[in-house]
Amino acid sequence: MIEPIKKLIELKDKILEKINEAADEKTLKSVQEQDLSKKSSLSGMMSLISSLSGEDKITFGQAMNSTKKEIQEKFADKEKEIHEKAIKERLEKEKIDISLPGTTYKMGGINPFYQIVDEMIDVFTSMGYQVKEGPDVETDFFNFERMNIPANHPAREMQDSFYITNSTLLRTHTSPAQAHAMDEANGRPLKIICPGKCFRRDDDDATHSHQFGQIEGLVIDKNINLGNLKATLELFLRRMFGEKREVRFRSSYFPFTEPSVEVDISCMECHGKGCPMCKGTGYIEILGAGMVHPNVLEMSGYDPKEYSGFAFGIGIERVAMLRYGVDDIRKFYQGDVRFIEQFTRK
Ligand code: FA5
Repeated sequence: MIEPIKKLIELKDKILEKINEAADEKTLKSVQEQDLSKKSSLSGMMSLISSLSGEDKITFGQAMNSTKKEIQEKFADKEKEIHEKAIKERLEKEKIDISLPGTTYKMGGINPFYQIVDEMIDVFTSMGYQVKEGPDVETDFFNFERMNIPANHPAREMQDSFYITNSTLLRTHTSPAQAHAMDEANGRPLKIICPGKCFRRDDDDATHSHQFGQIEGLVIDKNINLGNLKATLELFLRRMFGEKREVRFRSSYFPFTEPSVEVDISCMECHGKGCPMCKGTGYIEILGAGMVHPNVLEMSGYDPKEYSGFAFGIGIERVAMLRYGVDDIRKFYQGDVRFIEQFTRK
């Protein structure tokens, strides 16, 4: 064997040993730089070829090529081995324990009060009503005078409120929103609902709260009659409570409507038998209504000989109570998450 080939084999064995011993990417890279690059000892061996002649030149050239190939293959195998080992180690280290509970997020929901408001608005807008809103803080003029309740009228006693000044108060009903809407309509026909909050100095009990919601309704046009009012309320009540619930119309009195009615629904606790919740009557009152009083029409710029109208004021929590079987109105205002969560839409 010629001398240069012996040297080549010695060098090859040394390089292969170094590759074999490399345990990480950094060491392997330094082997590559030292022994496999253009300036490496292996490439340097090529210069020996010039000292050879004829057959030896060819033999050495072939040996050089096969040596390079063998070293490169070994290097590639080692590189793959180190890379796979590194990935395996990383996977071991970063292992995720999927049996641990993850981060859970609490879902919010729409308060049952607003769920029922949305539903009621849907029913009325499907009948062609427009939604208007009035202010929570009202003047005495709009809350009472424009509703045909002058100073010292006994009906004021039934709706005592929280006064802010001598002439401004938290509205006792949504009816003053009627007057604002009529002023805006400027004598034109109207078909509106006004949802909102009301406040009264009522003693709180299972069906009364000092703060509660109402949806006011008002229709004004030529030839509007009590039959239209009854049909509208019956359709609304059927859509909200289904066909089976008992509905009762009673004649009543409101200074701003004539004639006036109140509407009751059979109690969700006793289904009409009488229980402490419905105070033994078997029914729960949910709304007041009637034909708009001629004085109210006149004060709002309508000629009562030409125009007539009906109006209604529905208690929002009462509807929610009868729909969801809630036995105490105060639950809507106590902020108890256990109560609210029962109405979260899944
Ligand atoms: C009124 O407030 C009239 N403005 C309704 C009206 C409008 C009549 C238009 C005619 C024309 P009343 O005081 O009855 O009426 O209240 C109407 C509804 O509001 C009641 O049927 C009840 O459902 C609800 N409501 C009244 N007071 C309370 C209260 N303290 N707590 C909870 N709901 C109440």
